[in-house]
Amino acid sequence: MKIESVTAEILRYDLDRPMADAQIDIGARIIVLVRVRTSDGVEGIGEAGAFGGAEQTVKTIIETQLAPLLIGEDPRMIEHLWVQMYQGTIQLGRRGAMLAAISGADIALWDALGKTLGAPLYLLLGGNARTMPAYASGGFYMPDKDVAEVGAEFAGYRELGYRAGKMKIAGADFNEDVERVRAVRAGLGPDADLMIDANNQYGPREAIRFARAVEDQDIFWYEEPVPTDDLAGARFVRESISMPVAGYETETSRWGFKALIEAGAVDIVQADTVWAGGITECRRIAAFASAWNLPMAPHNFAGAVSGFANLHLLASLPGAMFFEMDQNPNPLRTEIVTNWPVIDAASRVSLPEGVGLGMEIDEAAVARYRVG
Ligand code: SMN
Ligand code: MG
Repeated sequence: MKIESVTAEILRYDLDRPMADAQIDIGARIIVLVRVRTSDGVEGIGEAGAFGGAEQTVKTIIETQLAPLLIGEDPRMIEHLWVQMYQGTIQLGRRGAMLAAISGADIALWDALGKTLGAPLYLLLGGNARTMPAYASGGFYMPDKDVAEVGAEFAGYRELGYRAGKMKIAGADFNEDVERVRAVRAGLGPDADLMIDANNQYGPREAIRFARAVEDQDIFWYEEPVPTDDLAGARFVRESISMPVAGYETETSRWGFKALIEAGAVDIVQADTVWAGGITECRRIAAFASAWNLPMAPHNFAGAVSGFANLHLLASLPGAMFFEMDQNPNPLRTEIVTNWPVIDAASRVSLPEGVGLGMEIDEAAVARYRVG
């Protein structure tokens, strides 16, 4: 069995109502879909992280750097191929778009393996659970969106059955952000898990000041309070406040998360399979985190493929904590597959039982949003 082709395509959906977190404006949903085709007629589908305008770079890396390394190889030799991709491009970079590209190819290889062996991926990885608790991810900043609207937004998630929700902070005036947290707590209800996400915006003292201003709102986790590379600051924040710290989605590879965890920066680990190195690398990150007794709650905010990849990974981990369910409009998640998970009465989602990632791809929808 050989890999015959590796291709990448850019899908884009322009938002009617642009949104923002503390760091970036988001006017469109963009993903890079990766397809690995084998000599046995199997097509594995992956997704590479394309945040921050990286989509064309990621596509180019996949087609010009990774495809030549993979074509002709046995697609089942996934660990071997991960080393070939990482070491074969190490001069180009060991983070960012390079790891995102490797992530997309790796996910496609795992999907292909499941299809070849006729098993759902979470069972191939060694199943631990067949359902996963989910949280509603929203509370972004939008034009004309006031405190009342963000509170009502989360009351709506509770109505849908969610008992956990994550919101954005650090993108407005300090006091307005405190009011937003209080409004979301009121909307979610006193018994729900409430997470706040600062997207690396604060310095350590400001991060501590905000935590203390909202600690009466029973915060479940405080996400990325300071810049990802400020390990000393992250440790200082974590040791100065009472609520758990989660992160860092913006970190990559086992070596990046090793440094983060050994620095004492986090209580909850959020490596994303489309960014940090794929399923292969995120398994290693999860294993390292488990040695420190830290749970996994992968960042998950891109397309359908990344969601399925993060969900299958979580279902193989005894240390799995939460599956992130982005509530913002994104047909690259809800339309390009016909079986996107829906939460049940217990606010959990079930693993797809189809082979590989178990996705039912709507190729007409893929074609509708393809731009490159
Ligand atoms: C996020 C995800 C994707 C774009 C912007 C912000 C966020 C999250 O940090 O945790 O989902
Ligand atoms: Mg985040």
